[in-house]
Amino acid sequence: MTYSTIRFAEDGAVATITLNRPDKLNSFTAHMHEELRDAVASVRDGRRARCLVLTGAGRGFCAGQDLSDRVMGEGSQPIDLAHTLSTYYNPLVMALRALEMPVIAAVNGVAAGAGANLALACDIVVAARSASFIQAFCKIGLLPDCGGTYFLPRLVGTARAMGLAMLGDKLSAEQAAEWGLIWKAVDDARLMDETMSLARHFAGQPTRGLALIKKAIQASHDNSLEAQLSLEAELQRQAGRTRDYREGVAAFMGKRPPRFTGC
Ligand code: T3D
Repeated sequence: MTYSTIRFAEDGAVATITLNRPDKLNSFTAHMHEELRDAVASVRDGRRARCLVLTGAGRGFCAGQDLSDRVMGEGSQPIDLAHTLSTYYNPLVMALRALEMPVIAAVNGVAAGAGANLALACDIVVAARSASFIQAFCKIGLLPDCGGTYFLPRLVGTARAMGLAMLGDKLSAEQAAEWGLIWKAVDDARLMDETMSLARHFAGQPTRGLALIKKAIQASHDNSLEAQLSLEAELQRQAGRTRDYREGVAAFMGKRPPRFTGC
């Protein structure tokens, strides 16, 4: 597929998707959703990538839904937003969460509405110091979607989630890092270097083990301790059967660096 609203690149085992509608702060159209879905599926189904980076072109990361697609005339039928969520946004969040490799959001600028929550759906969020996060939904009469009402209280607690969602204020990258909403804020000029060095690190690690970490931590929010302990036992069984576990132990015992293959 040739893409017009995103860019897709693979460098060794690191795949990078760049949202590419910079004039509209990379806001989502149906076409961009379709291209993004295709690119994420090719990362999932391909054999090369062991880490995915998601970023934005230009001065924004993503400003959420393209609102020019939502202008309604007086008396016209309202758009069924549940339909667009279940057709586009929800499958995207689920696909990123289920991807069996680390997904890094490199937030290069403003992340608003579904764009903010797209970043939060990723496993690690690194943001440029000048970037910001805005739960813009309340300003147009909507509630946070794209997983916002799920991720926000879990990441920052109910009080801050409620304030962010109901006020729609701009949260700086530094404040987001201080609150635990994201992994870290870095100098603007260092964003892609730091992200790519993290991505290359992940790409050389035991990918299946990292995928199991992701699965366990995601499940922990909804499990009892007992259920989580059982899940850990089951996932550790799977991890213990990987070649990378064998290699990790052998390398440790042999006092040499491990050579992980992701299998
Ligand atoms: O509809 C459904 O399917 C349900 C799902 C909804 C999910 C959602 O995401 S709802 C929330 C939608 N997003 C927003 O409400 C955010 C709207 N944007 C803004 O509030 C501001 O643009 C920002 C705070 C993000 C950035 O402000 P600023 O001053 O840095 O930039 P700007 O001048 O507002 O934007 C630059 C251009 O991008 C401008 O175009 P122009 O005038 O130069 O031709 C602006 O119109 C355009 N743009 C920014 N965001 C959107 C957008 N165009 C369409 N849709 C946008 N969301």
